[in-house]
Amino acid sequence: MSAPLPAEPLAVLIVGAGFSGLAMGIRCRQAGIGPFLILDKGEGIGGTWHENTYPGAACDIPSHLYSLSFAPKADWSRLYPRQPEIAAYLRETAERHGLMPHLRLGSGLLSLRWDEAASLWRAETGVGPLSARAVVSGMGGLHHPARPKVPGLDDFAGPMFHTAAWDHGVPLAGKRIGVIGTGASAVQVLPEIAPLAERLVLFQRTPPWVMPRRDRPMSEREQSAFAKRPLRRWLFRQRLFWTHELRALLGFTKVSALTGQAEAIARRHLARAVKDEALRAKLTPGYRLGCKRVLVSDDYYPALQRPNVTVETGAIERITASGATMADGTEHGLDVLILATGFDMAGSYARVPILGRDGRSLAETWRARSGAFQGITVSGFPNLFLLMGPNTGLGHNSMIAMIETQVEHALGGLRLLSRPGVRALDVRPEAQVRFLDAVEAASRDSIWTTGGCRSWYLDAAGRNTALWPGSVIAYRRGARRLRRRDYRIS
Ligand code: N01
Repeated sequence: MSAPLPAEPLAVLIVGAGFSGLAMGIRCRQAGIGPFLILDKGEGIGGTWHENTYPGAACDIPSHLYSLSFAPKADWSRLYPRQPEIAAYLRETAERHGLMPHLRLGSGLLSLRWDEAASLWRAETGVGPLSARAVVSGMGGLHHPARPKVPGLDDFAGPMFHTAAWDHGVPLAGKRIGVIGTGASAVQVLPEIAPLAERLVLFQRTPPWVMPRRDRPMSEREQSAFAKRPLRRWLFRQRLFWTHELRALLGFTKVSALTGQAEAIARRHLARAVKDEALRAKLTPGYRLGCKRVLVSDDYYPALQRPNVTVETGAIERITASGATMADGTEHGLDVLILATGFDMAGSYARVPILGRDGRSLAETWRARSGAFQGITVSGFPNLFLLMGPNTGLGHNSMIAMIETQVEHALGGLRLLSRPGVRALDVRPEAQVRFLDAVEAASRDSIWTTGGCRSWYLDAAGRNTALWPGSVIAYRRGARRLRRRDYRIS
């Protein structure tokens, strides 16, 4: 049985028990801020890493960089962490840092409303109504599975599931499996399930750019050296960080000589792995590298060459009870259909009503112009801090660095709110507009808009609403410390 709910109003209600929510909780405990609760709609700790359990699920950022700087782990077993190890790390971190009594799992946020008279957020949640002085949202953007817009999808008679909601009860051995999608999830899952299948058809709409992964186990010597010598571990993390950050410093956001060099590496990777010219042509992207998320894999191309695997590049005309019919009349008989079709980017913020000052909703505010000051705060929504908010995603480095920066910004706000007489922090509209204009200017002519592709990085109007168009260092410099001058304090 979970502990009784703490006294209200909470100092802060944290939504999401993934990397960001847990990081916020740990920093609140360290700073003595409370009482606080962490809610998550999922039944386990880990957010995206609890939900995505598809075979082969892993991170394409090295382990020592993809972990919290204030909760390090010396004994990562591989250079790139796999989902079970990341999920275990997050569970252990929550326990070690005393977060268990603060967690309420299986209890999502249902709605939020700012009560001006009381200067409190009123929340409807899975554990009932709650009031809080501040809310920190660690809801993330990549967790509402997107269904492909393919006619007849519901007619399919066999098991059909999304990579982010893997059905481990469905046996795949000896089955005819269809996989729709060629993003990061597909590239990871395909090599794992292809050897089990009688036949596997990959429905590819757009071939991805794939770079070598070069994953390897971390040796026992490395693990024990990292355990005994924290400085050595820190230096390793720094080296990884700067290797990734170099891309930003070299101007990765624009098509440049760097783009051509990276494409040459990816083309060599493809040519080395795929000798068949016709297949190689199918797998060669027709847009510039970096326009969509660049994938890293050493086993994707080999898996596509298995005799039981077909890469289907035609358009799916319709899904039927027994398979897929292509526009050219080809029929693919299928027993199981796997949707590796990504996420609905409107995500949580479109689903959870959030009403700020004057009853204005966040969704409505964002219809006029989406975005947040430093990706964290939105004018008219006092004492609300977003982690992994708009324009803070990264294609070149570890998200954890961005999350930690946002957590420190929010912590600055929570500290201010704990001072006598301070009730509300509302970002000044002019600070928000200045920030959004700068992001828009930096995204203009970026590779995401000029690279010849369409990805989830852009909104329906073709504007970059997902990514931070600069270096992590620049973001950290601007956003880490909450500056009073950017906020109306009442
Ligand atoms: O999803 P995606 P994902 N017919 O949106 C295709 C993170 N992540 O789950 O390219 C046919 O990238 C669609 O085709 P197209 C990471 O940030 C990280 O793979 O639009 N195909 C595309 O190929 C990543 O960016 C890791 O033409 C259809 C695919 O579905 C994000 O999650 C691991 C279709 C969707 O690709 C999402 O990745 C996994 C249709 N009707 C995920 N509709 C790490 O390693 C869609 N598609 C950290």
